Amino acid sequence: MGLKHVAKRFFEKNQRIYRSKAIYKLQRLRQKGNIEPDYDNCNYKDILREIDLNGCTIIENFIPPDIINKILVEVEAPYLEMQAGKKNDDFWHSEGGNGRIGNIDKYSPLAKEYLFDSQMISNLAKSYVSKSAVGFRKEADFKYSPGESYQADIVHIDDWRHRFKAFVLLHDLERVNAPLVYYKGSHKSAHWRQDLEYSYHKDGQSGRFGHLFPQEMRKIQSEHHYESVHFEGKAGSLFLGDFRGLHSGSILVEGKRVMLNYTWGLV
Ligand SMILES: O=C(O)CCC(=O)C(=O)O
Ligand SMILES: [Fe+2]
Repeated sequence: MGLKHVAKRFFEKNQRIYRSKAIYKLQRLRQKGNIEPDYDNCNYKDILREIDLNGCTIIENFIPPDIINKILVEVEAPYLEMQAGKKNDDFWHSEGGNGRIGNIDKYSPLAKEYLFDSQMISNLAKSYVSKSAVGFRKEADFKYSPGESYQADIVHIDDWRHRFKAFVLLHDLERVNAPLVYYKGSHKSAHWRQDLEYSYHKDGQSGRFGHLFPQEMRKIQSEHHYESVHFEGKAGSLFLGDFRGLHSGSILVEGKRVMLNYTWGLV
């Protein structure tokens, strides 16, 4: 049994120790990625610069329309099967009209080829986070139920760790189709993060887990005036971002929202 495994077992049994500030600080050291993006090893410097500056960027036509239509079919198939009652171990989460399937690259060879095996995504993620970063979550996110809301529709940060994410729209999407909303510039260090980040570690998923009350967000905005960006547009568009930044989902008004969601970080 490796040291990492022993430590994990110990902390599972001794949650009070794990939740302490000392362990939090140790975790932060262990998770320390690039302080500055690694421009020297990046083949897409302009894109990297924009992510560094704004926390996000949108690139249109990342995947061509004929391929995207095929990916949508490949990706919707396991979801529809599951809805028809088939058991699926890769189904992660369903809440308030939002569904997620993990390991989606298994079901969609084309999503694997065009997104999950993309050299460009890997180069950008490693240049932004760390050369040791890995793409560890490969999922598809589905919203089919207008009017329903779920946890991620509340403004939040995903983590205090460097989290680089790539999303791809699998169909044309407008404001009514529940676009992801990102607050530009909110990925940078700021006073409001300190308590929020520590509570993420201390209270875990049963706590606030990176989420903000509306009045907290109003106060932050009165100081920082972060501009919101909605990820909408044509099928095949790519959103890249630092998900330590503030963002939220939005409520589906009509139609559906299906997108690929790829998370990179140090694990
Ligand atoms: O469903 C959404 O648009 C938001 C998703 C989100 O917050 C995330 O993937 O980190
Ligand atoms: Fe999120």
